[in-house]
Amino acid sequence: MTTLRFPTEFVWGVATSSYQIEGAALEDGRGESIWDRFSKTPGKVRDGTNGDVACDHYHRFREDIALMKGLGIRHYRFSVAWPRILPEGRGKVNQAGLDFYSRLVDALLEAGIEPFVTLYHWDLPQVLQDEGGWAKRSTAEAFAEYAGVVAKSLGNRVKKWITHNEPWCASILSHHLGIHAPGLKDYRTALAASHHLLLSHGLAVPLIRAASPGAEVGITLNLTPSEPASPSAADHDAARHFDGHFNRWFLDPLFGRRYPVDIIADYVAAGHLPPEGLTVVQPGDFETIAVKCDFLGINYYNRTVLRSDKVPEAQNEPRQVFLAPEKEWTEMGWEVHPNGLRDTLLRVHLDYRPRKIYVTENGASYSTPPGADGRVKDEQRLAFLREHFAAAHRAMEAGVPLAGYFVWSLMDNFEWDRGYSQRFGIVWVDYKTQQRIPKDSALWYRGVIAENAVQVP
Ligand code: PNW
Repeated sequence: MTTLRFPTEFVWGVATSSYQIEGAALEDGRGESIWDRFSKTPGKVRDGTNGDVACDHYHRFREDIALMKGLGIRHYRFSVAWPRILPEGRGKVNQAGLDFYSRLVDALLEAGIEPFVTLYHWDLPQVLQDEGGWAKRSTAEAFAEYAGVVAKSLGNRVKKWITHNEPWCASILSHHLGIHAPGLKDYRTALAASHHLLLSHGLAVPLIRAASPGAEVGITLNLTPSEPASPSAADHDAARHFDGHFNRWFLDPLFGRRYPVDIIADYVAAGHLPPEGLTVVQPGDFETIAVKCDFLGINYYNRTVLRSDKVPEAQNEPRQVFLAPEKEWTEMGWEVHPNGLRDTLLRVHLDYRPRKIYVTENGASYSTPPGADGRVKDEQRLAFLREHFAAAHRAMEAGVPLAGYFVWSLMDNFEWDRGYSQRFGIVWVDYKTQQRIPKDSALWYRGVIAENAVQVP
């Protein structure tokens, strides 16, 4: 056994998002979101479910906070549902929505848990989608308004802010691949959406800072190491393209560069962009997007191995090119590859030099049910987390300024297009009774937090 010690101030947390856990979709003046519309459209969610009830966290948040407290968790990343705050997307503020998050934040602080608030985890007000959604510049302006309203309400108590969760998912997965809401399949729309998401981040950061003095503000990207399946030049080119489209497309503008020219050229050649390129970019946009942030959030789940004959974006499923049959796979069909976390952290540190990094999500889907004794022996998840914590530790030894790590997720929840079939929680949720059972991984995580160290074999 080796003991890997973490720095004294290291942040250990858990993460969730509004649509995935809250339920109460029609209560207290909440407006419709694109995920309400999408999940209720037949054929979009595999098991035909939606987030109307989910984990009923809206009514059970005090119990969930007590659960976290019992597990020794002192940092919690959650998201605010835009349609609870501005049911019409902009304009009239729904005070009942602000009050809910205000009570949540007070209860967290009371329990000694620091809130990390994500402003956009994909539940866009449907009325804004009806106007064109993220493909329209006006949605970026509406987001800035929304961010200002939330920051004014919570900014005296919330000191950690994340503007967006995974803009790749909010643009490409949802507007080109059609897998997430709003379920469109148009590359130009997806690329316009990606630009407006980034722009909205840049517009929101100064407003958050103004309303929340001394706060740390950042953005979360989902990143993946992109590796060629063979040494062939063609496979290398596929890996270059995937890396550019998935990672660099978002990292480059956030860190003061333009969109990667090789990817613009690929898109023009494929007919995804006109010869003039990304025409939605206006003068000053890159300066707005590159606003200095206090940290970068990284969500890491797996690596991507590319073959030239199967570039993922040309398929409906984005990631079915993995050729590592000897490896373990989670129930999402994602390869278990802990060293990819170290690789990703190191690459971002060396290529972009963010001041600070948080792993804002990492976790695994295994559906291990409770046994006759009521215990959930999720050994695979426990091993997954242990190996990924060790990989993060290796990255820190190599100089990465990693400040914290949030496990996805606190509890089983609505896993988007997969419905309730995938369970990422370290806490089991019985969706009939809403009973919560901390899994073995949660009990183990309590020990990691208490010791601020991970024991590895
Ligand atoms: C992330 N992909 O989603 C989200 O931030 C969470 O809300 C989600 O529950 C978690 O990861 C697990 O899926 C992703 O297809 C969904 O590449 C899909 C992809 C990536 C991230």
